[in-house]
Amino acid sequence: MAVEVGIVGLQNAGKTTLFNALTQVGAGVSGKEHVGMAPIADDRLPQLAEVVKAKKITPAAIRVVDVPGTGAQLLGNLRQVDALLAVLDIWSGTRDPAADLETLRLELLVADRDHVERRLERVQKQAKSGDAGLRAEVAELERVLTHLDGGRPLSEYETALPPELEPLTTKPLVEIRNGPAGVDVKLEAELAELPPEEASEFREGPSALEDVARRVFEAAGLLTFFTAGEKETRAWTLQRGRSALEAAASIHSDIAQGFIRAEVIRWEDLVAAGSHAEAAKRGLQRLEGKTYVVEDGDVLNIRFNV
Ligand SMILES: Nc1nc2c(ncn2[C@@H]2O[C@H](COP(=O)(O)OP(=O)(O)OP(=O)(O)O)[C@@H](O)[C@H]2O)c(=O)[nH]1
Ligand SMILES: [Mg+2]
Repeated sequence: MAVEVGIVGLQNAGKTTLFNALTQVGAGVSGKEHVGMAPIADDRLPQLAEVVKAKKITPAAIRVVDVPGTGAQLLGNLRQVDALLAVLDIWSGTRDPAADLETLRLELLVADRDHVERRLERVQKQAKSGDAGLRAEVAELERVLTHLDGGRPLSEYETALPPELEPLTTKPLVEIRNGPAGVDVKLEAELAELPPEEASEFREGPSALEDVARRVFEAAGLLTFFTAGEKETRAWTLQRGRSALEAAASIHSDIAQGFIRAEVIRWEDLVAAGSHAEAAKRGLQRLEGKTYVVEDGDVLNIRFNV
């Protein structure tokens, strides 16, 4: 499953413009939900590709969901995402971004309240059968509801939440101040339509979107690992703390199914050695099992049975 982020913001904040800048999809500016893949720029990838003389280079990509406006129903479409991007208008000069952020947080809270209330109603009905587990869940959901009524996000809930809930207010939230003084989303959306070399001539430094991606990685606890093959050299996104087996599953379920071992080498070691063979000769390559915890910058070669 690809890592997923959802874009939230008040009306006209620039959500769809940010979606277009990230995904280069060129979505129509208003109306419906948009879903697309955003490639993640990474300097390490071309260096690895050069070492193995890769015929194809594929950057990591995260799935981006843009919902129009707010409201509990629309925000409900974001329950599966790993992080939220909150777009705040600082470009028009007519908004107070701090107040808008508060409004947005409240919208998320209200959406969670709706979500919990609906679940509570359902479980209350089922609990009439007298099942002790269901009655305990009713009591727990009532506590969750009281917590939300106190105006506090579920990230501040003291004990474990019922596992069936998919709250929004526990998700990491990355603020994007949209405007020339912050992230110039409109400019980036326009530049996204140009070839990369032309686009970089318009900018002072790196794309502001690289910083957005970095903050998403930070907030959502993500890392990048690589596969470096001659046919294809590729970057992948994974949650921190995940195992080699889970990394394999994110590539393909067959690879996870037939997992034997993972050959692991640090990306900088592979680049310094100049080839897989030389890296192996220098003893820079390790063999790891299913439970090995993948680190940012690992190059994995997963051995598997079909
Ligand atoms: N000048 C300027 N205009 C912007 C900027 N960001 C967005 N806009 C304009 O604001 C309008 C709304 O932008 P959208 O990206 O559609 O906003 P949205 O948040 O998706 O709006 P809804 O989906 O309707 O809630 C468009 O006309 C954009 O061109 C900006 O940084 N500068
Ligand atoms: Mg929009």
